[in-house]
Amino acid sequence: MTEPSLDQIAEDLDAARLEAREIDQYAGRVDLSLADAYRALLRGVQLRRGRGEQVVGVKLGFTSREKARQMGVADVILGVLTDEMQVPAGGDLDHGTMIHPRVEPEIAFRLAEGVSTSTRAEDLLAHVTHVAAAVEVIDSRYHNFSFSLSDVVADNTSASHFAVGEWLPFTDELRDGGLGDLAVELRIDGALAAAGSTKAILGDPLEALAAAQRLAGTHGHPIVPGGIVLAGSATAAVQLPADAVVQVVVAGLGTVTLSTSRTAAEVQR
Ligand code: OOG
Ligand code: MG
Repeated sequence: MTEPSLDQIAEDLDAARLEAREIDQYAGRVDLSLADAYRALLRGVQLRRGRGEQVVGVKLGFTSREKARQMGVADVILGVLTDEMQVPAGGDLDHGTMIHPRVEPEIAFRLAEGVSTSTRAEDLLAHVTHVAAAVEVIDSRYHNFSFSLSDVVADNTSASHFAVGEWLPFTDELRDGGLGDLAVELRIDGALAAAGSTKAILGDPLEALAAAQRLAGTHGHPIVPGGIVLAGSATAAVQLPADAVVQVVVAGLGTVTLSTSRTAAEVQR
C-alpha cells in the first residue's frame, strides 16, 4: 500500500471528525515524523478555514505529567483552536457530534489585540492581558483514544471544544507567581471528578506560554490578535457523559460551566 500524503491524512482526520467516526491510528502503518504530523495538523486547520472558520488561539497538550502518563506520551504538543470549537461559558454541547469525548480542567490566557504573528518568535508572556478558568473537551479521532505522539499531533491534539470563564486582568501579582499553585477542580453533575493544582501544568502555567512560543516558532502555528492560549489540563482527562453539567473551578480565578445534551440518534443507540 502506498503511504497517504499529508493532505490525505489531514482530509481523513477532518472527515472522521465531521462524521464522528473513529479511524485507525497511523503509527505502525505510516511513517509519520513529528514535523510532518505538525504539517498535517496545519493543513487540517486550512481545511477548516476554507469553510469559514477563524483561528482564535492555540492549545497545549501533555503539559501535566498525569495527562502524559494517562496517554503514554512524553512531549508537550501544540494544537490550534478555531471559533467553531468555542462554546460560550454556560453553553450547551451536542454530545452526539463527538466520538468518545473527555473533559479537562484548564486555564486560559488571552493575548493582546496588538499581538502580531511575529510574536511567536518573541516572548508570549509579555503579551498576556487576561487569564481565566477554562474547560477543554477533547475527542480523539482514533480508535480507543490510542495514538502515538505524531498521531495525536496530526489530529490537532484531539481538540474538540472548549469554554472560557470570565476573563480577569493579568495583574502583576498573577504574573509574579500568583498562578503557580491554585487548586483546580473538575465537577460533573456536582460530584468531584478530578482535582489538582495549576502547579501540575509544567510546574507553573506560565511555562506553558514559553512552550507555546517555542512550538509555534518551530512549526508555524498562527498567533492571532486577542488570541487564546489553553495551557493544558491540570489533571488526567475524564470521560464526558451526555446530559451532564461540567464545572471547572480554579481557586482565585473563578468557574466555568458547560453542559452536554443527548441527540435523538444517541438516545436510540
Ligand atoms: C491529547 C490532548 C491533551 C491536554 O490538555 O493535555 C490535552 C489527548 O490527550 O488526547 O489537551
Ligand atoms: Mg487539553
